[in-house]
Amino acid sequence: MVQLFKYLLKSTKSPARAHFRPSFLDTLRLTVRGGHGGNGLPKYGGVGGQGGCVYFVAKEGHTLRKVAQSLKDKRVHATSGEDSSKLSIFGRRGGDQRIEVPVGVQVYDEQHKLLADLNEDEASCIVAGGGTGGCTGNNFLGRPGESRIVNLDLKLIADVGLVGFPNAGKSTLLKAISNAKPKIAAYPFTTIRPQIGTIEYSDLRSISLADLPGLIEGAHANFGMGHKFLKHIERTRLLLFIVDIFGFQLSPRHPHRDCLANIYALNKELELYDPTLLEKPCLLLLNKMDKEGAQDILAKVEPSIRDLSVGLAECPEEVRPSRVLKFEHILPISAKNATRISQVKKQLRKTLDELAEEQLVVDGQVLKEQLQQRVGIRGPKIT
Ligand SMILES: Nc1nc2c(ncn2[C@@H]2O[C@H](COP(=O)(O)OP(=O)(O)OP(=O)(O)O)[C@@H](O)[C@H]2O)c(=O)[nH]1
Ligand SMILES: [Mg+2]
Repeated sequence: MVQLFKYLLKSTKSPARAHFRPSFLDTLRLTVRGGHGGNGLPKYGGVGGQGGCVYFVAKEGHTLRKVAQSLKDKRVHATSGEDSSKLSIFGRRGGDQRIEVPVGVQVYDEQHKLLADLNEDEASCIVAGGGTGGCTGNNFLGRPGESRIVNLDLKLIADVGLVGFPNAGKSTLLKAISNAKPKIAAYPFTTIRPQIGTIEYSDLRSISLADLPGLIEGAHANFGMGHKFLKHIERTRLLLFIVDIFGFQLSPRHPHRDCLANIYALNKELELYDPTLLEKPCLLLLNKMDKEGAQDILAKVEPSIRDLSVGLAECPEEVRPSRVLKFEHILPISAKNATRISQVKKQLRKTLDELAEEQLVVDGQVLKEQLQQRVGIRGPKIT
C-alpha cells in the first residue's frame, strides 16, 4: 500500500524543466579565520608554530557557484600551529587554506573596504592571517588568527560590453558575431544572467564580448536589479551600445521611447551610475534595419545621433543626460539577418587595437618618466 502511495506521488511530480539551470552567482559572503598560533614551551624557550592563513587565488574558468558548493556552511578555517614540545622545540606551522575563486573577483570586508582585486589568473591575496606562535614576546601563548567576514563580488572581465534596453537584439548580435549560443526571444528580459562570447578572427586574435541582461530606466538606482548588471560594464574596455531603430516600450504603462530617446536614456543611466563610464570608448549599433520603414527613421534621426548635443533640448527631461556620449562609430545593422556583422567585427577590433596602442604610449611615457627620476640629474637625458 505504502509502495503504491509512493509510486502515485512520484508520478504526479512535474517533470524537470529543461531550461532550468542554477542561477548565476556573482556575490558570495564567507567567514574566514586564520589558524591559532601554537603555544611555546617556557622551560626550553620553545616557540609555538604560526597558525595557517586563508588565501584566495584567482583561477580562469572557476565560478563562485563552485566555491559555494565546495565550502560547507561558507566558513573557511586554516589549521592551528603546533605547540612547542620537548621533542619539537619549534612547533610546526599550521596548514594554509587555499581557496580558488574566479578571475574578476573583488574582495571586500564588512565595512565595504576593498581588500583585493583579483583580476588576473593566479593573482592571490591573504584574507585571514594566522596567529603568531607563543614565544618570549607573548608569554609563550599563541595568538588567535585573524577572523573576518569577506564579501566576494564578481565583475566579469570582457573586452567589450553590450549595453541596451531589453529586446534590442543584444543576444541576437552575440549569436551572430561570436561562438556563444544565447537564448533569444521576442519578449523583454530573455537574458537574465551575463554571458560571454568570443569573437574569433582569421589571424587567431580573439575578443571577448559580454551580453548583459537588458537595462531599464532607473537601473542606476537599482531598478530591475540594475546594479547587478551595470557593475559588469565597469571592467570592459569598450562599450557597444545597441538600440532598436523602432524604439522600445517596456510595458503599456511605460511611455514608448523612440531610438534617439533610448540612446539618451542609456546615456543617462550610465552617467548616474558612474560618470567615468562615459569616458570609455563606445560604438553604437542601430539594430533591426531589415524591418520596413527602418531606413526612413534612420534618415530622420541620423544627424541628431551623430551629435547627441544637437537634439538634447527636445529630449524628454526624465531621460536627459547632463553629459552626452560621443560614439566613435555608428553602424546600422540587422543582427537577425547578420547584415554588416563583419563590419561590426572589424570596427571592434580596430577600436580595441587603437586603444591598446594608446595605452602602450601612456605606459611608455610613465616608464620613461620613472627612469628619468631614478637616473636623476647624473644620468643622460632619455628622449
Ligand atoms: N527583424 C529583426 N528582429 C530582430 C533583430 N535582432 C533581434 N531581433 C528580434 O528581437 C527579439 C529580441 O531579441 P534578443 O536578441 O533576445 O534581444 P535582447 O536584447 O537580448 O533582449 P533581452 O535579453 O531581453 O535583454 C527577438 O525576437 C529577435 O528575433 C533584427 O535585426 N531584425
Ligand atoms: Mg538577451
